[in-house]
Amino acid sequence: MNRILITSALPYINGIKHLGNLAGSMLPADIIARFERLRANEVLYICATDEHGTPAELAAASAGQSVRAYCDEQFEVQRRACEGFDLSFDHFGRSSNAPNAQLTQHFADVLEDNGLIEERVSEQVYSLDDKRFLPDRYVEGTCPHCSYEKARGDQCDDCGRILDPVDLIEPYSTISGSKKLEVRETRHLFLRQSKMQTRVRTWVESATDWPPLARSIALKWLDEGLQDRAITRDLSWGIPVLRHGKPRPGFENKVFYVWFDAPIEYIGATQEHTEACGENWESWWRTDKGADDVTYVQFMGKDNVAFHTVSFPITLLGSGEPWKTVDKLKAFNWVTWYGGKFSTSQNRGIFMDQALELAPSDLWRWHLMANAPESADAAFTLEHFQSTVNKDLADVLGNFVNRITRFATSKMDGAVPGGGTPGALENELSAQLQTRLIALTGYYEAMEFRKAMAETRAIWAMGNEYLAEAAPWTTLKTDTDAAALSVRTGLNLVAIAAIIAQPVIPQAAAKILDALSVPEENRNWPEATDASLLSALPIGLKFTPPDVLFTKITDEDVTEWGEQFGAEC
Ligand code: B3M
Ligand code: ZN
Repeated sequence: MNRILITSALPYINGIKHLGNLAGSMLPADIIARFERLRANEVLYICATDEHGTPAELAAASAGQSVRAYCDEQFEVQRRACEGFDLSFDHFGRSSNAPNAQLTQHFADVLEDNGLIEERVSEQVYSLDDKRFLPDRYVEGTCPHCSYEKARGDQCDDCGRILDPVDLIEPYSTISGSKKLEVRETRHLFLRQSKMQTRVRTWVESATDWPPLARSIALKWLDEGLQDRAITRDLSWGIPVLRHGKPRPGFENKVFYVWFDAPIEYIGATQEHTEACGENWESWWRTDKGADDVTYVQFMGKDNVAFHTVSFPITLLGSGEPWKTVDKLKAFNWVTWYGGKFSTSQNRGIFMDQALELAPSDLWRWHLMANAPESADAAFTLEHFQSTVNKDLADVLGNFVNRITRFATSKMDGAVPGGGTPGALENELSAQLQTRLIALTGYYEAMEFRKAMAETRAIWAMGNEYLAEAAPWTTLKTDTDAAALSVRTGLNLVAIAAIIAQPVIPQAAAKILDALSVPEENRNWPEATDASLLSALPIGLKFTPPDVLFTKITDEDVTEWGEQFGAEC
């Protein structure tokens, strides 16, 4: 039994995630967690909401709520959406909970003890009316490059240029609208990443299990040279900046930068989880406490890779303590909405909560993973969604399961029939199945989702091909043993089709396995070498055909949803 720690990038608290966010982190992580559990490995799948930072403060302010109340509410919204998509977290935590604060303060202390954090004075915009320093996004004004009047302090949304708030023409505070701003000196803690350059490069170069996308992003950052960066901000919502448990003079109105504490929440959420169930969180995270035999796998979109391959490792390695670092990292490109951006404000695209009102989660799960944005961005279109699920799920899998279970119900008393001995056709089927199972398992191990889905579909398709050739409805008239053999083989293939479908379409898979009365202990991932693969169901086993497994998506659905969610033709 292997121990596998899985984390997916933590969704920001503000705003429900869209289908692309889901496809690039939480969903693939869930699929690997399910796959590994089916192989009887010990899995811990951790996720949480990422609650700190300016966006949360801004969103709460515009909702007229305290940040705490806003986060409490949004946490529930996100938790429910994740549940609706059958994301099988072992724990879904919150970065604003106590364990993360303690751990973050601990890391800051040891990093400073090790000479990797220092206080520096820098210049920042201060608002006289608001009586506070303004974080970059709290300052807006006219862009010096394109004259766009609502450019943000960190970036102009019109021309896309990166800005410094002091560059803005006629800047004003987004909190009060006040123009009484001045540049003042302020102190911040800086993480001296430059000192860790060699250490991190050695570590990245020793990581052999990272896919090319993750590796190349990490090396690009290292090639450019690591910059020291401020890890504190002038905000009130966040983790207080302490020094060895005591308030730090001059930092009373500052908190840690959200990207400093967010990855630490992977550990914080594990602590929350294991404390609740009396387990030992250190056995997952401390290599001196048992974590040396853990395989740690991370999932994220490509924009998060640098933070996970450089910044977070600097925190862990720089502490000088024996923390577990990532072993395998799977990064994704973007899912686009008809080639463009998803946007709540412009009503473009489908978001997680809306998706479930349109179609069951299995359909989305299948489509998003069969078209995972692995080697390039992948455009989501409703037409493509319709064709994938109608073909793969309804025509291939649904049709196969229906045909054979209904035939067996009407002609073979709704039980697995005995009689007949496997011949050339069955032997070939069995050999082909073995080859495909080996390939499928390999793709999952390599976390190649498109290939894993294609192989899954190919195994489902074998069912229809076998039935077409064996044609029990014809042989039944002349050779009942031959018909019984075909039906029995077909039903066993249905069980396998459902077993291998469990990671990706857990609801439909459970429906099929329940209908066939396959006991829980026989639903594990199949061994390709198992000679009884096609004869595992006991002869005489009673079953009922499952209800309709997949309802097809109609052209009318596509038109209606297209109007509702801003599809482009
Ligand atoms: N919340 C960014 C994102 O959702 C950020 C990830 C944190 S992972 C520690 O894209
Ligand atoms: Zn501009």
